[in-house]
Amino acid sequence: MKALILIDIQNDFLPGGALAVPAGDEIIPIVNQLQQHFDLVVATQDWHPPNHKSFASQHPAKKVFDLIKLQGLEQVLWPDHCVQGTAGAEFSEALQQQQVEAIFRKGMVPGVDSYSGFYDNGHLKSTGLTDYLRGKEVQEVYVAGLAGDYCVYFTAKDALQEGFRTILVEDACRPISPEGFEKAKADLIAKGGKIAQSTTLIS
Ligand code: VGL
Ligand code: ZN
Repeated sequence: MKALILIDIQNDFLPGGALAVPAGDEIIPIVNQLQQHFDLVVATQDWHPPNHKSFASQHPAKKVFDLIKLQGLEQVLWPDHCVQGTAGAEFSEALQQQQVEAIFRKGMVPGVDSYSGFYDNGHLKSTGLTDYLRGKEVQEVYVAGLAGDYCVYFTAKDALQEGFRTILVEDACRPISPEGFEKAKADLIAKGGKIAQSTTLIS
């Protein structure tokens, strides 16, 4: 069984959003079409409390995109984004959701960020996604969404570590930094992952 994991296709990561990923909206028609080729589709949702420590606003001496140490981990400071219950945290209304069977929320603990759909950045707490996928007899996961160099990359890396055959659908992702995305893809390949294009999956 193969599953499609849609990462953080939320208003704040789309043009006009608080942490807009360049051209992030371009992936929506692609993932909408892609979903039709999967028996199982799940989504992740970045879901932060207003005082989340990944927000630069929580560190008066710091600014957006500064790097700090948070509980021993490297942390980029982001603009406030995907705050629980706000419009920015909602999925894009252009995203088809009829096939999305389950939504895994992440980033609720104020002191630790959570890029991956499987674990927080400290690998302290699981979201339950591994057990969910194993319960559905999934062996192969396709990962798509935003941002390619952060939450998509971390999710794909954890998927490999959890033992899933893992394919990043490149044209169904957009990164914050193109250089970061190149490094991310190279690292996934080095770890046994694959990179694919949606066009080869929907033909
Ligand atoms: C993300 C930065 C902060 C992402 C989430 O979805 O890639 N990036 N929170
Ligand atoms: Zn976030």
